[in-house]
Amino acid sequence: MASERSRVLSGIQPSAGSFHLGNYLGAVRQWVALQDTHDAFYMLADLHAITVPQAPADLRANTRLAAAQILGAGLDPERCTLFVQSHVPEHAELGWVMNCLTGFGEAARMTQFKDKSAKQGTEGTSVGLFTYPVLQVADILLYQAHQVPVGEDQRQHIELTRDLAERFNGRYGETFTVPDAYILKETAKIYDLQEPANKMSKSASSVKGLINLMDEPKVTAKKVKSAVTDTDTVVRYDPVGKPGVSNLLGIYSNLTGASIAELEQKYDGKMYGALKTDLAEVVVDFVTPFRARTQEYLDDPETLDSILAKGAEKARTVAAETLAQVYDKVGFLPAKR
Ligand code: ATP
Ligand code: LTN
Repeated sequence: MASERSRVLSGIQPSAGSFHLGNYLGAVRQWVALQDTHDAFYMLADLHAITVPQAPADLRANTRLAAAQILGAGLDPERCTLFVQSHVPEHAELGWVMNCLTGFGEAARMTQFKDKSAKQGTEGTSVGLFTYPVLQVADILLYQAHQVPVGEDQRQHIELTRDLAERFNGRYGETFTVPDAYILKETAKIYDLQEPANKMSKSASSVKGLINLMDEPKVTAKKVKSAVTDTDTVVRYDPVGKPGVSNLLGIYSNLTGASIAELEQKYDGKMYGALKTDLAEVVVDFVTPFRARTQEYLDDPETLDSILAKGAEKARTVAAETLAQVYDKVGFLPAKR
């Protein structure tokens, strides 16, 4: 069925139990908004998750947990397609073709790979981690997506997607839509509350600056109240000079809709403590209903699994059509039926 709406595709790895505030503000919140304006496909990237070791039982549980959180955040399976990457074998199949189109040096320039492999060492780094961005390219191109809503850290992977789409189209004839990254400036990068120079990340060295949405609200409130600020006392937005306070203002603004200027005015003459106490309340008011909705889905795994089964069926229809074109264009002999 041809759709009038332009298409978006995005994915998240089910590799940590809880999503963090950076995942939500940087990505998942946009997914929810885009389901009303776009033909939206969202994916739990379990093939990507195993590029680093995962305990099988944890991966399975975390895949359901990730689906429940996305639904808890407001995604409606009637208005978009939510599926598990490994349920659609075309991802791995197109991934292989794309691997054969990617230069070794080109893949070696991916900064996320360089960072992660430097931490793990060559022996601890899988070949899968090296080709991770190429699989991501396949994810996007299979659905002929126009836009890809992600955080800033994914920009280079979207650039690679554009390059490979153009390369394939140039070599074999028009096949793929060349996608754009969809990155909102205000939420492109949420920072760690303890180390405001670093992005909030599930692989941070300490969890003290990480706001996990599924944590007990008490724990979350405490983390917000002990966020690092600076020795000055003025509440002012200045990401370079005052990264800690600016990150708190950014989160506050994003969760409430109040502008930064309004917040600066509200806290004019007040101490950082007042800002942190109020922000702790804002965050708790956000996570409390989110956790309750997520729990409802977790308590009903049959419904959850059937949402994912329907999603995979819809996704496969689209993915199979693209893959068939690709196999034909590269010159594979059709299998006789
Ligand atoms: P890791 O740091 O281990 O790579 P992660 O915490 O970045 O993991 P991902 O699963 O890689 O989590 O990211 C899922 C989505 O969330 C991506 O679109 C990513 O760009 C976005 N995202 C992650 N962290 C942030 C952040 N701090 N600010 C804004 N967006 C973010
Ligand atoms: N690498 C992404 C997850 C991801 C993705 C995708 C995002 C896998 N496939 C396709 C957008 C489009 C990340 O967030 N770490």
